[in-house]
Amino acid sequence: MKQEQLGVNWGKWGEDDERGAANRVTPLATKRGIAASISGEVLSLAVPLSSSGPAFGMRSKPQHYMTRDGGDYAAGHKEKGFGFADDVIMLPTHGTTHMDALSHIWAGGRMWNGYSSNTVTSKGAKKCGIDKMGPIVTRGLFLDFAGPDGVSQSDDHSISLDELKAEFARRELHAEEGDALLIRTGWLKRWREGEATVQKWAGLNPECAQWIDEQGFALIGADNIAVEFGPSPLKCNAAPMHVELMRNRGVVFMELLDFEQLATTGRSEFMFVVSPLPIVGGVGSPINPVVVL
Ligand code: UVW
Repeated sequence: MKQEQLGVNWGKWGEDDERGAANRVTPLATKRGIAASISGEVLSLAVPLSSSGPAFGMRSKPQHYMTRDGGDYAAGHKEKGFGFADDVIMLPTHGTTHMDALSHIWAGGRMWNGYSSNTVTSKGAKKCGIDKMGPIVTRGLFLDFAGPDGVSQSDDHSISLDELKAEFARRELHAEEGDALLIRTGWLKRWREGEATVQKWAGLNPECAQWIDEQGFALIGADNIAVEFGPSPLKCNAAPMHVELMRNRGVVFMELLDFEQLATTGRSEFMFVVSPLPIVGGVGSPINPVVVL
């Protein structure tokens, strides 16, 4: 393997690690997250799941159907002393608010920690499946680049490292090992308003990858479809930040988070709770990220 294909943090959490920077969320980081809650008010950052959509790009709408409902009872079905409803949902795991498993991305045939892309087969991911991630409670740091004075007022803008650092300084935020970084680009709002498309979206410039890892972040989440700016400014790589930050450094990505309510609170630090579904061998999972203000 060529030297440039080796990931920067490979081996850092063990030769057999499958959780990457999620390992930074130690009990200490979790206690710091719990301590960041002030009012106890709880917000969800999830886009609602509905068979009427939304659908983002190649990922279809959820299919939700009933396997037992009131109609069955009206038609004569009976249970002893009670009634119940049951349902089924089918959905693309990356088609709504979701977490990417570390098996989602590879380059040069290698994914996180050097595992071969051949370990992802039609049966799912043998290594770095989303079931390896587990629940996470930590501190969330929120940067709103789409606020009234923000730099991200259109999808032509890729947020530079200087702009990222300036926003930390302006809010007097200091990252600590195991924090989650949450970035509002305004893309989801503009998409809902019919202004944005999946052809172009505001996001972080890939030059931010190394610095984000050096700050000790475990996770990164954004209100766009890729965290990073798109389409990629590079001819040779369509998802350079996915490679630099997820594949090479093990930082966990969350996409399509809904920050609209959070943005109205003025809060930049809080307790952050997220858990993917334990889909064995899954390469991603829908999530319902929760903020405790
Ligand atoms: C890809 O970048 C391919 O997917 P996602 O946006 O889910 O990370």
